[in-house]
Amino acid sequence: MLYNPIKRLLYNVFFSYSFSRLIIMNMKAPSPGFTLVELAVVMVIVCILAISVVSMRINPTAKVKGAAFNLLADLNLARSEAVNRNRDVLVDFSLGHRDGYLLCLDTDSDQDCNDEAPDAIIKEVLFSEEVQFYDCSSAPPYPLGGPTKTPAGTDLAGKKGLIFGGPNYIKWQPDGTSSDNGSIIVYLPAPADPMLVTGDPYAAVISSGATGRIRLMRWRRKGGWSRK
Ligand SMILES: [Ca+2]
Ligand SMILES: [Ca+2]
Repeated sequence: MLYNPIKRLLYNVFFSYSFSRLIIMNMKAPSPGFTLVELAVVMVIVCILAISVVSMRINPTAKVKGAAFNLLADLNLARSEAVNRNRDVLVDFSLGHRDGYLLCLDTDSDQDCNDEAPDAIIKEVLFSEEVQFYDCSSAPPYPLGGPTKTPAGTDLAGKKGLIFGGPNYIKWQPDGTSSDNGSIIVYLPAPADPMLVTGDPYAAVISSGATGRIRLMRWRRKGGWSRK
């Protein structure tokens, strides 16, 4: 799957070029076909786009970053939905079959999003195959090249990417506060060995349940967690 903004860009360039060709061809009849200069310009554009798409695809940190920014946006969405609808909104991380999460109204009040009617589901997100919750469930040893603690200093041993006091959900309340504080960490393991980290892990941190504020932190082998 192509990275969406790049895909959109490719479509835009292709269609705007095709459209302008169409107009030019209709203005000047009969068409002389592509000139050498036109062909060269198209080749250069195609090459630049191909290189940027390939570099996005092979850059593991870019994949994790994409998932982390989407997660941050979705946590903020859940919070604003709770405020706008004036009712609790859950982010349920226990999908089971694949790493991801559901945003829902917990209409049956059982603190999860399964068995909810379709109109109670606000959004479902499944991570792309490679991106996962940072798995320390059998740690130590910790995944090589990744953190051993959250940005707040909590030990990750025994956790699988979700570091909260309670169960695997966050509840946003109509006043914009959160049921819990903690972090959600995503990473990209090496295809053959989940104990090797290939993309810098990112953490979406809810630092205070009382304010519900969410920020994003990035892990680097040298320097640890930082906001940049
Ligand atoms: Ca429920
Ligand atoms: Ca249920």
